[in-house]
Amino acid sequence: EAIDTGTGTGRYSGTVPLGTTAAASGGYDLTDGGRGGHRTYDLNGGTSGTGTLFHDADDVWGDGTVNNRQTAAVDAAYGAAVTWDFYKTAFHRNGIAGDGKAAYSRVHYGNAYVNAFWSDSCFCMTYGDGIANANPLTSLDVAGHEMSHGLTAATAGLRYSRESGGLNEATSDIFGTAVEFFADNSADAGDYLIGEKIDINGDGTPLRHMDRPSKDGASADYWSRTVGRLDVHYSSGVANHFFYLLSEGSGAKTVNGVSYNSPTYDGSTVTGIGRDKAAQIWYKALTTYFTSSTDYAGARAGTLRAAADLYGPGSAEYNAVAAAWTAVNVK
Ligand code: ASN
Ligand code: ZN
Ligand code: CA
Repeated sequence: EAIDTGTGTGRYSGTVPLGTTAAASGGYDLTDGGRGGHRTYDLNGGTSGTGTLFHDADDVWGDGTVNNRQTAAVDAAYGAAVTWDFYKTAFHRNGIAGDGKAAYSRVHYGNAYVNAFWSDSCFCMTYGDGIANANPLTSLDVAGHEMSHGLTAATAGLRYSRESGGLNEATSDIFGTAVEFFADNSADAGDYLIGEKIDINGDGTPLRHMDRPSKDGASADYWSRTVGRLDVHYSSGVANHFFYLLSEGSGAKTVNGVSYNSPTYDGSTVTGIGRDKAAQIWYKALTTYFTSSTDYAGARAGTLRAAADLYGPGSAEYNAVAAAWTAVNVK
């Protein structure tokens, strides 16, 4: 068995290189030997086990249509690969758990299943095929989101309820977004929207908006004493909004052709420090200062300590972290 590089055409990522493995018995397995041996499996409508490892005769995978069952596998494998590369490049982290061990991915879960999820028990990501099995939940930001749940579980362990649950969800949106920008893929350019490719609402709108989370009709833009009562995918809005403001600043802005307009709680103006520094601060806080019970006040304290470690107390970056939290009413 030898490490190889195939070519795949996904539904969302266009034509991309894929890490594959030449099988002893001929053909190729969708096993990424260069990235811990990440495998992509076909559940073929099942909801348990691993189904069948994707295998192909000529190392050319998928065709961009959902008629070809390899297409969703291309996106899932590519998403796992880019996420692996992002953690290595940005944070010198060797895999989600930091031990060089790969997760694995399963696609075609159930029938018209409109979700994707990380499971700590299998150390794996699972993807449904979406509404009418027409839009698999395998876009890059969703893959990065799900795999980042594995990072959170392996580090801070943020409990998946109340405010810590919102921070857990936001961590996945933040790094899913960072992965999408890192990929620099012209078929799926980076943005501050989550799930803009998968048409999960059936009307073309994204699942979540980081510049103004309430645009989804349910997420919180600002902290309040009752924010922890919301579903964790809505209380995450406060930290998603913080991350957007810290990266890009308040007010109107266009990035990669997408226009944003980010408000602040008190009408203050926030000047961004750029997404890369914002991601460094979040990662350091998550892996050093956050615990299973960290709440929004604790996230403010932890990211300030992280910014002081990385850029110095009283640095522009430190002051921007304080200003961005204040702008989402975390004081
Ligand atoms: N896709 C969802 C998520 O990763 C699944 C869930 O509700 N846990 O957050
Ligand atoms: Zn999630
Ligand atoms: Ca996105």
